[in-house]
Amino acid sequence: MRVLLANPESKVWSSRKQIPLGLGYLAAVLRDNGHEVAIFDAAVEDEPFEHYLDRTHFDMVGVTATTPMIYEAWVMAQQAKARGKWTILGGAHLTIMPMESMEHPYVDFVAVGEAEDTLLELVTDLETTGGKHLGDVAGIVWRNEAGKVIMNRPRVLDSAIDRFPFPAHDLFKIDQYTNLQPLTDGLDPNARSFIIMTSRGCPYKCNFCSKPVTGDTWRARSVENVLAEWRWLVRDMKATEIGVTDDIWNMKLDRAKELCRRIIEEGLNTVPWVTVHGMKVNHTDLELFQLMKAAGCKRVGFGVESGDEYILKKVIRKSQTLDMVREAFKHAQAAGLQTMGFFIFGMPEETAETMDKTIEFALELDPELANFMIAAPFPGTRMYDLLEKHGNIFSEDWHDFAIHDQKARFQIGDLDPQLVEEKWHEAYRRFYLRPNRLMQRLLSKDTWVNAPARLADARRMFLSKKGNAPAAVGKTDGAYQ
Ligand code: B12
Repeated sequence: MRVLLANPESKVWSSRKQIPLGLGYLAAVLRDNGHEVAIFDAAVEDEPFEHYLDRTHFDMVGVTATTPMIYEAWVMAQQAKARGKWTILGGAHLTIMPMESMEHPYVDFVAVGEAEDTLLELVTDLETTGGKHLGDVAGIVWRNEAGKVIMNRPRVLDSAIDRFPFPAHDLFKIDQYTNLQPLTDGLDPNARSFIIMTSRGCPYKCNFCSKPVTGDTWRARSVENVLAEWRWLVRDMKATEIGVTDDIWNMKLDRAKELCRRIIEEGLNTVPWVTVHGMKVNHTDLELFQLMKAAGCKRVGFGVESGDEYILKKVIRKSQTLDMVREAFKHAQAAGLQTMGFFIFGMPEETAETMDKTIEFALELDPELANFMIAAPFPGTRMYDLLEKHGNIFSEDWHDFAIHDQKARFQIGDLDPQLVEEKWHEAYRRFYLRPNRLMQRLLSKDTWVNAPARLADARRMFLSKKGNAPAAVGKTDGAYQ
């Protein structure tokens, strides 16, 4: 079968284009099983999706979506259906709310959860039997001849993830991503950046996070399997920057150290890498950071979230203490790594005092980069469920759930939304407008290297505000990634 896998372009933000890795995995599985497959990432294509559909001949179109992207995904499915294609949606939002999309007649299927096996089984059944065994494909929601929507049994998460092929990195128009800051908070906006996922899932239960696809069980690829992909990216795909994008790549400290040692032994440590998402401080020590540095890592990110022990422990349930965070930063900085902190304002039960503590803590830790966000209640999270019952979520527009602007999104108890926004502004002001920071920025090469991209961002933001250009991104789409 000829399958097109598509990623929508965000209307709320998107100057940072990042490879939709999930589509890479699906494409590799389909290709390895003899199907024709292509990837259309609207965020980097320079032709409208409809034009592309009209000049190509796919049988099926699959679209991916996180919550803020779902409307754009529906539009793409509608355009595909209007041209007689099979349509299937998948990704985080669909896994959390599959039935919402099945209300639309132009959506034939929804894949719930990890879908490497699901999509292959579906395509195989449609191709070989015309869909006689759709009821047997775990992990899909479909509509029978009578028009009844049926949710099949869930796809069980497989721990042997070494069996999945490497994502079809070669199907991504990698040069289109360059100078578009391909790695969120990457090192060089002009890098040939690739992302790699060395494990899936996370056992921690932070109130703002849902892990709808990868789940609560940590499943690791073997060090040799990860190394083989890393070698491919460095040697064949000519990566000049790599982003490790696991939920929690260092869950097993020894494995993380072993991976670094192998990267060093193989001489792959010439390509700089970063941890795109927050490393968990609970599984770190000085030796790990020293090995990461020697393995080419330049920057590590930490999900700090709050500077208040009560908010951290009782509200977010982050299972880390402020002292554990202090130790991780001290060790990372001692190892010569740049650091980045993700901080959240406006959690339930927050006050001026608790948010002041978060600002003070950010100033104390003093990372190179601090990402301050305003809490966003994504569906499928404990925070969303709490607010649904006892709070007031301001918007039902999924676009408003994107973390890119300084707007409070809910009210609960004594939490003052306006105060949250004020503290968010204050955090940026007090952190980045410190004289030594301003001097650092003025003198740093990054500032001048990134200036063109940032000016382009600012110009797009300005034009988009005037409603005649694609939206641009602020500095804030960090923590919930
Ligand atoms: C890398 C990452 C990013 C990257 C890249 C996003 C991207 N487009 O890939 C960046 C940094 C840009 C990012 C940004 C955001 N992210 Co993010 N991100 C992740 C992260 C850590 C890994 C995603 C990934 O690569 N997974 C690996 C692959 C294997 O899984 P997958 O992509 O889900 O794909 C599998 C299935 O979902 C399914 N599938 C996916 N698409 C499709 C399509 C079809 C047709 C089919 C059949 C199946 C299918 O099959 C795939 C293979 O198994 C996840 C956490 C996680 N562990 O999943 C959060 C996560 C997806 N992000 C999240 C969020 C909220 C965001 C932001 C909205 C934050 C913000 N700024 O507002 C933005 C949205 C940007 C966007 N373009 O969608 C949430 C999504 C929750 C939700 N309700 O949607 C997650 C789950 C984090 C969390 N723990 O809550 N993110």
